Amino acid sequence: MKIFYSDVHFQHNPSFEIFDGGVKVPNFEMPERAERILHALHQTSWAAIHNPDDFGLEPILAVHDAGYIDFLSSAYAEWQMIDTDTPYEKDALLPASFPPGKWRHIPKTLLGRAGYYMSDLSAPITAGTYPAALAAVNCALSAAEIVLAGEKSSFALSRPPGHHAGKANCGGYCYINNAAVAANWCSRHRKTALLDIDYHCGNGTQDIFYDRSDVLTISIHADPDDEYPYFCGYSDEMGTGNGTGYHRNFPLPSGTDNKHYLAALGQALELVNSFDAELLVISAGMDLYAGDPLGKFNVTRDGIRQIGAQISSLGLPCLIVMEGGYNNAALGENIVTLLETFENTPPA
Ligand code: OKP
Ligand code: ZN
Repeated sequence: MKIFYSDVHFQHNPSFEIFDGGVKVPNFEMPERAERILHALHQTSWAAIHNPDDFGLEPILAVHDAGYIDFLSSAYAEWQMIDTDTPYEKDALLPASFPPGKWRHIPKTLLGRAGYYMSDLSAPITAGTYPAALAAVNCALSAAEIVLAGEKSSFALSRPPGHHAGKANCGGYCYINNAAVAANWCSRHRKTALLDIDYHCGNGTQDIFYDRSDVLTISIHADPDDEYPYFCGYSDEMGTGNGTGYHRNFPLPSGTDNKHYLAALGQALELVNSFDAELLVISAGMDLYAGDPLGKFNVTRDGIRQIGAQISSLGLPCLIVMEGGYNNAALGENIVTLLETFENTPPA
């Protein structure tokens, strides 16, 4: 299987994030995550690691707001230019004021714009954030290109992740929605569905495709009633306008085990089948694993294998895009276990 990876991800290494309750902690989304995965892939006989191509801004601007991408590209440099006696965290830009939703004027000041374009305190913008986010989306697009060209499957080892990035916001460790950009790219040539198996609801992906019927989006995740991202991911959210019926959420309770997870996945895959998808993009977060520090499911490694087997049995060309997963010690093996089920499926 061809894997797309860029070491530019190392440039994105925020030293902290703010948890709920105002707790400042080291950032869970760290370079070691990708290192662990790369190392595990190197131990296999089948993984071929490639550098991504550069696709430029067009595919990104096809799903993201131009003002938001402009902000992302210049925010860190602007942050450095601010001259103040206040003891700001200059290594990372984080605001503390956010629009309440109804009133959304885009202010002139940098901290005002940061609040406008950020949905929480877990996506600080550092010196290397924008280049790393571009490299991550180029990995997803490169993987998309070879699946469009006929490969049965491909894996984008994208970092930072993407599924919480909406049309005009970063948040939850995500800046550019790698899987959504790739799915939109694929949808120009094939009928495309996107399935998000990260433990957290893919609220950015939901935002991007919510009014579209040409791309089916499905997310299986922890019930947002008691888990991040809280405000989105409920089962009655099924799309709007033209897109009505083309988004589905499967919120699951804390403690969800293999059996219950696989039952939800079965329903999700039936929807993919009825949609007559020709290509499937998977937002592959490994924080559904029982031992994840940010997750509360009881899905085992064998559960991950069964999830992969059930998805790959559809026989669809699959683009697998890395999202979350924070148990670093288990992360490499978990991804290898998932990808092996695609590697071992005989051609349809
Ligand atoms: C990103 B991805 C925990 C707060 C966690 C951010 C979580 C982002 C998850 N109390 N805040 O979906 O893996
Ligand atoms: Zn997650």
